[in-house]
Amino acid sequence: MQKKLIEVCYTPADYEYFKGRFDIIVVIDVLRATSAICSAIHNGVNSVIPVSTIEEAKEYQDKGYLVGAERQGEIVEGFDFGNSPYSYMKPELKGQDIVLSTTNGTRAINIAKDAPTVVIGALTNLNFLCNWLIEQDKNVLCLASGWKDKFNLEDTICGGAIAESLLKTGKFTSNDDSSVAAKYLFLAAKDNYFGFLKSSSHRRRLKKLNLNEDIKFCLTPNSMDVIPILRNDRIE
Ligand code: 3SL
Repeated sequence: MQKKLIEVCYTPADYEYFKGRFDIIVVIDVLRATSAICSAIHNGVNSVIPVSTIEEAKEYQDKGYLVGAERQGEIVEGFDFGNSPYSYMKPELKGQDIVLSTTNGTRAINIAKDAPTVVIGALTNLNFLCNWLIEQDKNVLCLASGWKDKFNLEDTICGGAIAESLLKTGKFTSNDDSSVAAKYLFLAAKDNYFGFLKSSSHRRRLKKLNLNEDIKFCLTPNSMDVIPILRNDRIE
C-alpha cells in the first residue's frame, strides 16, 4: 500500500510551494488563534467565521454578529473580544456564530481555504487530531501560521508533533527537510513546552501583555477532544 504524505510548511508565505499536493491542511496557530478556535468549538459555539481583515470583521459586526479581533496580541478597539481562549468559554457564546480576525491565524486559514479539507490544529487538541488524521489516511500538510510570514517555534513544534505521530504508524512518509527539522524541534521540546519556548518571540510578546495564563493554557496539550473543520467559510 502506498504511504501517505505528511509535511510541515513553516509560514503562509511558503504555502504556494506546497499547495495542490495535499488532501488535508492542518492550520496551526498555537499562540493563540487556533487554540482559541478549539476552545470555542469545545465550548459549544456553533461556528467561527475566520476573516482576514478588520474591514471584513466590521462588516460582520454591522450585520449584528459578535466579533473577536486581535492585532499585535491586543483586542482591537470596538470589538467584542480578542484572541484569548478564555473569552470563548463564556456561556453566552454557546450556540452562536461568531466572527474572528487575528494577525496570523485567520489569515493562514483563508490562504488554505481552497484545499479539499482544512482542519484546525493546536496543542490543545493534539492527540485527538492525530488519531483523526491517521484514520483519514490522506496526504496531510501542517501549515504553521508563523508571525507575519516569518517562522515561529511554537507552530513548528506542533507541526513536528503531528508529523512524528503520523510517521510512527508506518503509514505516512515525509520528504521535506522542513518536516524533519520540525520533528526534531518537537522531540527537543516535548517534555517541557513551556520551558523550551521561554525565549520564543511570541511568548515574550504575550508575556509583556500580561497574557501568561493564556500561554499556559495554549501550551498544555490534549485538553480538548475536538476537530474543528472549515466548511463553506465557517469553522464548525
Ligand atoms: O496571530 C494570530 O493569529 C494571533 O494568534 C496572535 S496573538 O496570540 O493574539 O498575539
